[in-house]
Amino acid sequence: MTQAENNAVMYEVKDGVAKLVMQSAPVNALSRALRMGLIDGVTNALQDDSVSTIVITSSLPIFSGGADISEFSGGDLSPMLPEVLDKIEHASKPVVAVLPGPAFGGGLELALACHHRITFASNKVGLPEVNLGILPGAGGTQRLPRLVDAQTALTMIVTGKPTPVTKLPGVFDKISETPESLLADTRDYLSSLNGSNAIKRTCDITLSMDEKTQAVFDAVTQQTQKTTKGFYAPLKCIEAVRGAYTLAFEDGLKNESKLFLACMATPQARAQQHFFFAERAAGHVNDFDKSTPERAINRVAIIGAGTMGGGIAMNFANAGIPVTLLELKEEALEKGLALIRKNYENSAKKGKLTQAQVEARMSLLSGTTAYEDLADVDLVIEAVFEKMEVKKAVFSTLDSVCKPGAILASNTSTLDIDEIATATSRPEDVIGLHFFSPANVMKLLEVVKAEKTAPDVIKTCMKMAKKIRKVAVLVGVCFGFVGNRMIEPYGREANRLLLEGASPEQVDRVLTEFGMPMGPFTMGDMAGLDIGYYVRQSRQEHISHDPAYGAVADRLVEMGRNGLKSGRGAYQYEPGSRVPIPDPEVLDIAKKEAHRLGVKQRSDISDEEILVRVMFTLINEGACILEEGIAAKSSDIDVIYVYGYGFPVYRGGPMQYADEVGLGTILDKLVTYRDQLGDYGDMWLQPSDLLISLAKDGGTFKHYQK
Ligand code: T1G
Repeated sequence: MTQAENNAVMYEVKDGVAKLVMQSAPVNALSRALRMGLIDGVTNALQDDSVSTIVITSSLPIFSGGADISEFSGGDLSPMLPEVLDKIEHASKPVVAVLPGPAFGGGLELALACHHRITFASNKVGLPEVNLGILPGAGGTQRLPRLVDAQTALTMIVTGKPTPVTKLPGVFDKISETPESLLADTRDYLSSLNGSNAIKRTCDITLSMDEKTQAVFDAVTQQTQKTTKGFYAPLKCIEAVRGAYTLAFEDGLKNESKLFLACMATPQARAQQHFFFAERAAGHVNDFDKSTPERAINRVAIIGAGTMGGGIAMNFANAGIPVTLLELKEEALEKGLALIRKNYENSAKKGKLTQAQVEARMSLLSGTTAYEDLADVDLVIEAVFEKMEVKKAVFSTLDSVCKPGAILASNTSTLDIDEIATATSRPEDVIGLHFFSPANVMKLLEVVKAEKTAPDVIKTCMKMAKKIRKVAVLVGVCFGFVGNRMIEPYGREANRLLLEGASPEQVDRVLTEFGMPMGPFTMGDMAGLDIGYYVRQSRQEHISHDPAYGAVADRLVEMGRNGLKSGRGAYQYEPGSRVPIPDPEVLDIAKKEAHRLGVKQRSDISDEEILVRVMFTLINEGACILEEGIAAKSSDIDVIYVYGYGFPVYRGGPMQYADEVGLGTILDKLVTYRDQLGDYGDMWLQPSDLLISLAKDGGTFKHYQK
């Protein structure tokens, strides 16, 4: 491909400077075309006697987002990025990287291979490869430590977090005060280059593993072992960086490459790279297109200033959108606003907010006890008591008060949005916005489209979610939508296993070893066992055929053991402590209930049985949800579970995990325990039609389209 044909990199020579301008929207992902453009450009510049200096920069507001992740699945990848960077670093003319925006991953590695680096003060750079289950594979673990201290290099590479360039003076030769002054400063810098200082190679810097550096490695290793339990790549990152201090540069590169390939070959890397695209694909929906208008959201109201309502309100205030909270009682309103202020003040105490930011956010919050004050809001989100009658009354009032075109949303976690919409004369303006608690912290937002919800309302809510820094997933109406519908079998089987003789701590251990942040019983105690109790009471028509359904949990609630908030639930808790302590009394209750209900207890319940019955039934429900079209694609379910329920991202989400295990295996194990469990298995462990058909054809959830 000639330079002229390669439109990923524009090449021009002027006044002795050869400029290679990367222009591959949206992020200059270092695709094969772009790598060829760079190598061709550098080759041309080195052969051109009129060229004294080479500049590599970007015409986009980003230098480069790194290697093209979509290429990881294979194909002809020559020239590989390390080869391109080696040519740059050993060029016989000075190569200067000018960063007009962030540089991540291979993008920063590209800059590190240049001889000089220039950017502006508010810019950020990073090596986020660890978030993809891998590590910097184009010299980042060898060049960065040669330019910054060990702690900084290790922190950047092991956490993957972006770092302000002002914290990396050793990396940049010139940091302009503003983006606007970058051009002039670059011109001055280029004219300052002369024979003696023109070529400085990072690879020529030598390091050694002295005592102080060893102590840093020991501390970072210890910290990483604690904070990245279950992850494979973080510790490999440390091993690769260690090579910068113990090996010659070329050997350090070889060591990095070996560790990179080891990481790339893991299911964790496949899972985290799947998740990178899954999170972005959630925003690609067929319910609207570029021509669908968006409604302006300039003023928002929240009905209910409780924990959820207050948390939801904070999201909008954080995004600079004025928000009014409505409570019918002055006292409840004051309490709600005070709780919001307390949350902000706590953030200020932790240094996450300045006092000025707290006041700015609080100034965007107002309260009222009168619905009439909501006449001109653009979006109302109801967050009142989870009872259909209560919600319909609220929506009927909103229908009469709010202006035409106002979007009326419910934060319900399970109830039927279609039914709520019947309480209004404008069902096309009604939608579900299911926030997860704590609403100002959790990134997930289930956007629930009802039968009559208008496309522009869906589009407005999906776009608004991004503005309030939420990851929105569009779902359909059914009990519990996607997340809570799938958590039902997860909890049901955990409770049934308790009845059959397993202990809460055994079940929880199996799920935490799987990678869940906590097991179902610890989660239930945290949320409050009474929540599940009321849901079961409201769902009798669906569970009354199984008299043992949730039996032990019901007894616990009837005994006032609601979980953490009452000091006892499935576990017991010391006053003021959240540490679950096994409680033999719970096993006695289970034994009595099993006897009363004629359920035979067993002492041989295996960890495998627990995982299959708790996690594979959750996956099976996900298959039903896909089959019914409640979720448009399996990756949406993965996004919901990672962001809403703490499913380990190194497994990619429940549906990615199932694809990785193999749907045939999932089906076989489900059927095995269904058959072992007799009537109970027939009742609750029937595999979905979709799981059966995909397993038969060797298919995957990932490639299933309804
Ligand atoms: N490769 C391929 N596609 C990418 C991409 C990448 N590196 N980065 C972004 N995209 C796509 C993304 O899927 C989306 O597509 C569109 O660009 C806009 O992205 C050798 C091996 C750069 C901070 O991990 O963090 O280098 O959905 O919505 O919010 O050591 O993208 O529009 O079809 O996220 O402005 C390391 C990943 C790679 C950075 C921009 N680099 N990207 O955020 O836009 S591995 C990363 C990001 C590597 C080397 C190793 C963000 C961003 P679509 P976006 P944004």
